[in-house]
Amino acid sequence: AEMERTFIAIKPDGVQRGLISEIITRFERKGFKLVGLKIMVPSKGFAQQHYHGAKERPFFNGLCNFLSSGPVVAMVWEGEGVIRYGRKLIGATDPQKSEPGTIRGDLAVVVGRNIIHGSDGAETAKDEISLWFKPEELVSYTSNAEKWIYG
Ligand code: YYY
Ligand code: MG
Repeated sequence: AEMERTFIAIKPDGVQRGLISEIITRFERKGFKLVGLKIMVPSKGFAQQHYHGAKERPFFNGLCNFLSSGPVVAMVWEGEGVIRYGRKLIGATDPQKSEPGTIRGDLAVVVGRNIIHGSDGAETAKDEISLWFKPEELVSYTSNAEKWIYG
């Protein structure tokens, strides 16, 4: 299998709404593997670093205030195609446009409170993982289920 890793975060709205286990379950039951996990309140500066690609956007300041407003669950998930397919599980940025069955489609209503973040490509996944996690905070292991997931 062509293993890759992506950065997934449950934003403060998802944590406050009690959706941590619901979101983890969706990635876990798909067959992806959790290799990094922590909860933290990011500082405003940290949020600005995370969203640096959006710094010219009108919503940038509100977005960074929001991300740093409470606990965030930061995760790294591993699996074949997890970057692209993770985005599919998450759904469109605007929950009004997310399909039912996706995390945002099922669990969120407005774009400013869309409960979850996922890396949008290989380069951003690499950058975001190294921003949020030290290498020693990530684990490599073989799941007993892998031979049944990948054949
Ligand atoms: O990757 P994704 O989270 O789906 O969307 P981005 O275009 O990277 O924007 C990041 C973040 O910004 C989005 O999850 C909500 C917020 N946002 C917003 O508040 N208003 C918009 N019109 C677009 C994005
Ligand atoms: Mg994005």
